[in-house]
Amino acid sequence: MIGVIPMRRIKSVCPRDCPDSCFLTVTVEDERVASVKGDGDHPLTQGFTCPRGASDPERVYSPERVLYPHARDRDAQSFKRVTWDEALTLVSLRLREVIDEQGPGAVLHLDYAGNTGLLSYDFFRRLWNAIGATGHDSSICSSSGHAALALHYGLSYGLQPEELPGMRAVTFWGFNPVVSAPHIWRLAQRAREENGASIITVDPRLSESARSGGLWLNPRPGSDVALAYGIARCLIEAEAVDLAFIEEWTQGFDAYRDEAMRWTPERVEELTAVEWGRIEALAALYAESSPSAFMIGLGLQKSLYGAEAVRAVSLIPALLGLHRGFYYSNSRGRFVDYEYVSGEKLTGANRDIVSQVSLGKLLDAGRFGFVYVNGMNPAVTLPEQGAVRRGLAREDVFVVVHDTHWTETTRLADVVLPAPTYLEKDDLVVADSHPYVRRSVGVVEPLGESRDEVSVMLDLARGLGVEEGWVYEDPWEALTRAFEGAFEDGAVGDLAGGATLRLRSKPRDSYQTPTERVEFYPESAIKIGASPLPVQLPLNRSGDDYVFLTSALPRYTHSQFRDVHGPIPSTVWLSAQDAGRLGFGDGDIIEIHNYYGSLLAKAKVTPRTPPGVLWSPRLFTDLRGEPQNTVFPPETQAIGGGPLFNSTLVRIGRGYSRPPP
Ligand SMILES: Nc1nc2c(c(=O)[nH]1)N[C@H]1C(S)=C(S)[C@@H](COP(=O)(O)OP(=O)(O)OC[C@H]3O[C@@H](n4cnc5c(=O)[nH]c(N)nc54)[C@H](O)[C@@H]3O)O[C@H]1N2
Ligand SMILES: Nc1nc2c(c(=O)[nH]1)N[C@H]1C(S)=C(S)[C@@H](COP(=O)(O)OP(=O)(O)OC[C@H]3O[C@@H](n4cnc5c(=O)[nH]c(N)nc54)[C@H](O)[C@@H]3O)O[C@H]1N2
Ligand code: SF4
Ligand SMILES: [Mo]
Repeated sequence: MIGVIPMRRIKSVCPRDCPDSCFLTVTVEDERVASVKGDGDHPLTQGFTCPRGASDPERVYSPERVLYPHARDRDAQSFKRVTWDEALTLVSLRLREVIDEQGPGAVLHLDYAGNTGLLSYDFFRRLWNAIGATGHDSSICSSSGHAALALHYGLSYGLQPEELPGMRAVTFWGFNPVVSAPHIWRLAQRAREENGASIITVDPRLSESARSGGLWLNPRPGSDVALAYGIARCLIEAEAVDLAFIEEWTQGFDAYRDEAMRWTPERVEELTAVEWGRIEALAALYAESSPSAFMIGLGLQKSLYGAEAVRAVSLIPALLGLHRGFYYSNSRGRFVDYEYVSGEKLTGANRDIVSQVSLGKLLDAGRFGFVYVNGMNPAVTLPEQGAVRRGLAREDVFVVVHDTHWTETTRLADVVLPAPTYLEKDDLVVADSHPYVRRSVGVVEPLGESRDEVSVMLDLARGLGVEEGWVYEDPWEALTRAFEGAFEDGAVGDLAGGATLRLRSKPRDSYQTPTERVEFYPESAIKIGASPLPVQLPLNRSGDDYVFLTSALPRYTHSQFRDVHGPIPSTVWLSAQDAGRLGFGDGDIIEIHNYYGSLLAKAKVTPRTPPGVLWSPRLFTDLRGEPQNTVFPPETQAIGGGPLFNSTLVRIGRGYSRPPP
């Protein structure tokens, strides 16, 4: 048919590890993805994507795509293309061998949220749950914040982003939504435009969000508990605390109030370096701006001080009489049976669960004979890269990686399996933030010989002779079961025709704590070795130490999109005071180092970081080819087991060779 261009527009959903989970319209021309646009009628997507969504056509057709199965030729140190049959036979044989000789605990399944779809991620876990492989605690990102909120609120869910335009004040605390959640940021802007709301950013550095207007408070990194108690003290002194709410809905306020009153202006100023007058002004603003929203960032909780900071910040809205007046993630506020989808509740196997954050040590020590990785690039994103990479490169560990693209991790694999991107397979995505669900639709055929997670799992299960019938359950039937009662207005079956459904959310005034109230003083904290009241841990920085902060750039998702946008710039921001003292100028190459390793990067002298603090784009490769995470430690937080990225200390210059104190 001359003159007719086969062009289609198909509705899909972005499954990236991102709170916004955009609803997308994808244009397909000549069976190729031509453009990806945000839907206008979705309350959060609001008609736009971030730069990553917009770049998806380039990412799909990138020269870095893995299109065929490959196996490493250990002698030649190179990969050769193999057939799926050959690849899966190799994988099944090695898997069987390791299980028989070392037990299923010697098999590690390592995954993360490259694709958060319930089929690509959760359902794929059924195989590993069935065979009793070692799993991990998914602690790399948000677990400490969830555990912190659990102490005071039970589950960690909070307000719906859709409520933001109705707010009188919106505070982003350790949260940089201009980059990390642009649609949530847009809703906060609407609160400002339509409702005269104040926007407040609490961040040690002048982040993109702090720079975009509103009020910016810049406490020292890790001093947020002191700041939160300072605000509480001001509210208490001004009699702006909602005592009726506290009486009816909370527990333990007296002990909390006593602690807040011990935070004198001098103590708070000394720790936070924020003038007391500014804290008083902020408290006054909160007192007169109702309702208000406290948006707790994941960046806030990725530090030694992180869980305590989340606890302290989350209690401010309770003082103001707001039911769960915070947002962290709403993933725990639904009625979806994830453990059914993943098979966690179906398996009889007793699985070992290890720390994801400190995995390097275990890999390096040869704890596993077989490692299967999907949806993650651990050879870049985990801390203690030295150990992670040595561990994956060991001769006695067989590594299989299922990914859409070649990565640092695929290069350490024995077998690499090609995965279709989200635009090449159907799935279901549940957002961390908004409650809307529709099918994430594959708009083109899988590229090359790429095969989706479910089909790979089924072949592996058959190859291994897995007998558990539930592993072979039809995936959409499994989802139908897992979502029984989860929607306000339908069931999974209704999604087939492209419908959008709304998830039921747990009520905002329901608290799953032992007293069924907001607990200012949770006794349950004692059981996990924590204090019932949020604690300001001492800031342990000495004169020569710098706190090394890292966070995302708009065009990259962690290690992804370097194939489209080039390398993540290896720059380090530092203040003019520090640069002057050390004799560095803008553009000089500096070395930052600690006990774990060192990095070479280009200095950017800027007023946007305070003295004593460095900031870099997350996950750059340094000027010598070292991964940034070489310098981040494998230690974990006491509450929730989260990472210590944003409290890591480094020094500048050479000659540091002993462990940090
Ligand atoms: N473009 C883009 N967006 C993303 C991602 C991505 O890779 N790229 N990743 C997604 C994922 S998985 C996540 S977890 C989120 C994270 O996104 P956010 O929740 O926004 O967290 P971060 O960007 O890690 O950090 C936010 C801010 O916290 C500040 N901060 C660091 N330490 C402290 C502290 O001690 N106190 C205070 N008050 N602030 C501090 C940092 O300076 C930073 O500006 O982003 C998601 N969105
Ligand atoms: N320095 C520093 N490091 C950090 C952090 C920090 O703040 N600072 N933050 C941490 C945080 S919050 C997070 S969430 C982690 C993220 O860590 P990772 O999850 O490892 O991050 P990505 O680099 O996005 O890796 C996802 C991988 O999944 C692949 N993928 C995408 N779609 C699919 C698919 O459909 N199927 C399959 N099989 N694979 C797919 C991508 O190609 C990519 O290789 O990084 C952590 N690392
Ligand atoms: S990465 Fe986030 S903001 Fe970007 S398109 Fe996907 S869901 Fe939307
Ligand atoms: Mo994350």
